[in-house]
Amino acid sequence: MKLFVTPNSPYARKVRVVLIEKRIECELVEVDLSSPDSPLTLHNPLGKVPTLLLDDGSALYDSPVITEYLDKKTPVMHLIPAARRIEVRRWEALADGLCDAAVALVMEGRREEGKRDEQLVLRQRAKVGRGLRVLSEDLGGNGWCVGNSFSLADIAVCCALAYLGARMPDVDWREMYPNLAGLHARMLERPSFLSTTPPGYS
Ligand code: GSF
Repeated sequence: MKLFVTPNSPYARKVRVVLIEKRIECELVEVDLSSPDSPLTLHNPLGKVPTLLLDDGSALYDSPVITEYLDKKTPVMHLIPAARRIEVRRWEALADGLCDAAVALVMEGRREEGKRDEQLVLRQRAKVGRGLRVLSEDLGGNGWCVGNSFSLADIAVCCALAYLGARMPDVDWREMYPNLAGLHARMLERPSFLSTTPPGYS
């Protein structure tokens, strides 16, 4: 198997953490998303990372599909418990949606000043603000997101928090939501999360 990634993609990091937690061997292939000759588009018409190339030549995307495939692949460390699958998926959807909003803001920020869509910026920032609040409220005083045991939900949420911390440093989620800061600190104790930290992230 080969996983197409970029070093900073929060969705690709989520899959990389899952691979390590489940002790699944997989070659990582770094791609340049701006290159028209990227091998990625041969396997994923959308040209997005992460994309997982299977040994039979077929490819899987996007990240929730890949995480589901990997979780079913080995019995080691069940990350999507059957009884709580929908809950785990909802947390993952919220975490990925926060990343979508942050990615949109990064893209908009690359436009020249004066050419930015200020309404879009306000809408995406509001999603980030509401999303963080709901993550914090739903976590409450629990150690982990779902059923107080470690799952894909924690991986997805912490990949999103780390990405927000790097891309939107003015949104100080550690200060605003100490319970999210605690969750992220607990995740950093796991070698899977620590070893996938992109350069320059805290
Ligand atoms: C999002 C992947 C994505 O937007 C998933 O896998 O969960 N829903 C998908 N990946 C970005 C890179 S990043 O911002 O992490 C990507 O591949 N963008 C290239 C493009 O052409 O959109």
